[in-house]
Amino acid sequence: MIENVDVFIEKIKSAKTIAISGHKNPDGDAICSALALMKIIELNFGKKPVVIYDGNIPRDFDNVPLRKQAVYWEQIPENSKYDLYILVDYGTRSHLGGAEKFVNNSDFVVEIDHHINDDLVGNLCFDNTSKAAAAQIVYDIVRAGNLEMDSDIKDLLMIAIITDTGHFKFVKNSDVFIDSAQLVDSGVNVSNLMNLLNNKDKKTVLVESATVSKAEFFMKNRLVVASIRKPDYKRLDGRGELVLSLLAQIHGVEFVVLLKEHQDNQIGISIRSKTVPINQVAESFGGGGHLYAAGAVIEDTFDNVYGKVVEAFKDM
Ligand SMILES: [Mn+2]
Repeated sequence: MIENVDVFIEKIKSAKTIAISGHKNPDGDAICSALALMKIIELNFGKKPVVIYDGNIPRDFDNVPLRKQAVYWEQIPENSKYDLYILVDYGTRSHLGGAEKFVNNSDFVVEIDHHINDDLVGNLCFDNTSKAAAAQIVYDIVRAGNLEMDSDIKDLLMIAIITDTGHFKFVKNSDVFIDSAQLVDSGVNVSNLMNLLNNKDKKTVLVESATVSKAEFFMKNRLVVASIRKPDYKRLDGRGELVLSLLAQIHGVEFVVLLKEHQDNQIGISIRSKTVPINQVAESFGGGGHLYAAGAVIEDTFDNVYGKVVEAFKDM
């Protein structure tokens, strides 16, 4: 089912210091899988890893178990060195952000991921792009290693699955329901977790809804492009998932693009597709991700990026 879990467990047992990170600007899968791993190692091996993050953890996740134990990378002493570094849901090396120097400084790197990535960072890799959430691979490791879980760990894995599937909209295969069913049978309350996630900042929802109402449609409504310019971007907490999911609900829309002006000449793009894979579009802009949900950060003016993005969909 899953190989080399025994090697991973030996590495955990022999490590004196362990750190864990997901991608920069963590989403639910990145932060909750990291916190779940931290607690799994604490509960089963009696040692306490540090969870290190870069960027901003959205307020949505303020109430998830153990949230306060995640440490911002600038709080970590400059020359810290870890025997074992675990990367979970990290994407590619460029998404490590401030954690990268600690990863480079560590003795052994284990990665657990479900992103498409040609340049693996780990010495030992548990990668599976057929999983809807990296948390499912963490759960596979728990089962393969006969490890214990407590209610915090189960809740964290379930929140990661709920958020990375867009509340079960992006299901790749039946695994995600089997894993969810097992978590529910072992005591997880899904409706409590859904309520716990209803915790967005008012200003974020207002920016997102205004962005939806100003979106522009192309290709007979098959493509919709929404934009968040710099002043509004500062008021946005998270990645604008609400914009992407609302626009995708429209009849006839196949592709949704959200442009975010991080700063002058630096534009983040998020791309979603309901029909054909669009990861190659993100890759053509130097980014990546999943087949139907991908993104990139482009160093160019807002107007240029807007034009290039619309052009990129011309033949699709
Ligand atoms: Mn993920």
